[in-house]
Amino acid sequence: MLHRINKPLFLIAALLFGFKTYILYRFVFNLSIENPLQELILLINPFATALIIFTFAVWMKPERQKKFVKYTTLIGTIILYVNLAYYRNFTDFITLPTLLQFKNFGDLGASAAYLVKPGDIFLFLDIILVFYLAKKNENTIVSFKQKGKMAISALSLSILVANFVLAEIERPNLFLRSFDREYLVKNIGLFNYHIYDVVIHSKTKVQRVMADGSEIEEIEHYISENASSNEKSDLSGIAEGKNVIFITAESLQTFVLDKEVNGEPITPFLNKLIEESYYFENFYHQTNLGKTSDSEFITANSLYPLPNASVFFTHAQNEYNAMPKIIKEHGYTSAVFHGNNKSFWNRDVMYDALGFDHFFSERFYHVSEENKVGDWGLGDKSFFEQSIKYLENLPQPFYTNFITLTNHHPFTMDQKYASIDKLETNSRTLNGYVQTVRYMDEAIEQFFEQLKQAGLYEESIIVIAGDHYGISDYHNRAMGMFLEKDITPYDNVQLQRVPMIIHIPDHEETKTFDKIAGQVDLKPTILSLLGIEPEDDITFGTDLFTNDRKPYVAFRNGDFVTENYVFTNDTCYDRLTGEILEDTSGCDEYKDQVLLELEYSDRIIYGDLFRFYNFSDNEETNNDE
Ligand code: GP9
Ligand code: MN
Repeated sequence: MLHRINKPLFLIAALLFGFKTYILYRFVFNLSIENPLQELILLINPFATALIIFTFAVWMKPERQKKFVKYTTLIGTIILYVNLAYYRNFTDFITLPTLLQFKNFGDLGASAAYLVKPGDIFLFLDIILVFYLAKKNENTIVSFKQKGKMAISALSLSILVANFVLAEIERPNLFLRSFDREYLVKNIGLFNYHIYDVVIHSKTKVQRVMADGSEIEEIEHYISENASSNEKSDLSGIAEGKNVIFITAESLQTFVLDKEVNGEPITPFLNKLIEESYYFENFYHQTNLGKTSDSEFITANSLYPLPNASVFFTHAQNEYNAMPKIIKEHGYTSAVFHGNNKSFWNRDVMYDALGFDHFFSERFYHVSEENKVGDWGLGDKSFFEQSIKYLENLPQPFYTNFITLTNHHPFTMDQKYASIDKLETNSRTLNGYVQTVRYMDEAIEQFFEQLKQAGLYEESIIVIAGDHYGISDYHNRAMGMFLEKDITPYDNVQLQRVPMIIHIPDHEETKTFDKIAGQVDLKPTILSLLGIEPEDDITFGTDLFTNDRKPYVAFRNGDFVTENYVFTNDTCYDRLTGEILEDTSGCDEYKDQVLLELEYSDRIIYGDLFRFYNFSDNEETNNDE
């Protein structure tokens, strides 16, 4: 019967390969499908990819064509299978660097029996058919005229392009942000993901190879002249030996803090907490495409994020002198808690590079219909509640980062969880934002209670910081309605302020600072509170409790703010009044320096320069001088 088949071999092979890949994506890999568009993309993609690859066959002579189809099927299947085995072990997809680190595959070998399942045999059935047809059935070998070849190739390509367009609609900036391997595989398929991954990592490798240790001296010199403090703050060491509980408040912006909706405060708990804490009201986020992950990166390293990629994704193989690593040398254990997929933002890989000891990701939490809130899964209230048992079991002192999730775009949630009204502007996003912010405020309040009950509160300092904006300038009109003013480029910069609260239980003094500050300042500030002040650290921020500080906060696009000015859109504004200034000298003074500083930070990352630098005297740091 098989010899009667007269359909083109390349097409049969492509369809079979597409089909088995689809079955694998849909039923074997545990990819979460959230909407019909994702479902559609997942269906189109395996066929689109298989078609484009197998279509190359039409350009080949019969013998080559047979070989090409046979070996493409075989190699494609092997790639699928290796990924499957890896996925069964790590619930993640292979990346080039992990492939090159053979230790991962050692782990695989150890559990081979568990990784291979009887049903896997189905993955290989099409190979038998394709090999048989190639050998025995000449009817399946095609030979088209030039036009036919072109038409078939164009058709295959357009299906793939359609796939990518749909993917871009589903996840804008998917390629630029590359935020999650699972999303990439879901949207562009495993094979295109591998190509993408190889391109990114090769680029990174080349830049790394080109770098040598000489550049770091220049940067070190720049930092000691411009970005380090010669002053010791009065609060240095005030929290020595205490736990640090850092809360990354998703999408929380400062503008909501003192606002009300129909007479109800949006953040009653945070407002009260600010009265009992140190609070920085002019604290700016400095993130870029990497969003939350950029905020984590800046916080841990006091370096800038990258201009056109998420550094968590592109440079997770670098050496860093991150806060978790430094404090480990001072007896600290570190952990991150986050109720989302561990590979999101490549966290599972990057956290190792930053020196975190533990990562409690989604799989450590019980996520059910009851505790899901909004679009992102586990609600913050349940997240904190379920985290306490892990926190209680961490050796103290610990440094922890709790990354909240509910207050995330699109800021929707079931109204049964809402405690205040929505806004009534022309933006649904902004309208819902106040409700999800309130939910987070309540979740943090409950967490404080839980910390007290667990006996951890007194022994800890709690730092709360917004990670980045939640409402983009796309919503300026609605924002203008809410804030009752026209939103100018100056306001857009001012809207990049996120709350930053340092709460030290039992510490009498409280204060709201109006000086400018940014995420790069977090690392030196927190370390100083703990009494850990490494002399040889390379950071672009300074301890916020000193006055000998760099006079500006730089943004990734070269904009910046100083105490007196806001520089954006090539315009110099008065920071306090928002007036456009004729005399731009106050801004001109720093323009070049800001760009230079950003470039230095990039050079550290692109060249992996810290591998040439010896941070070893952390241990010897003496705080008694
Ligand atoms: C995802 C969460 C949100 O795990 O941290 O990421 P974001 O989109 O804000 O970068
Ligand atoms: Mn975020």
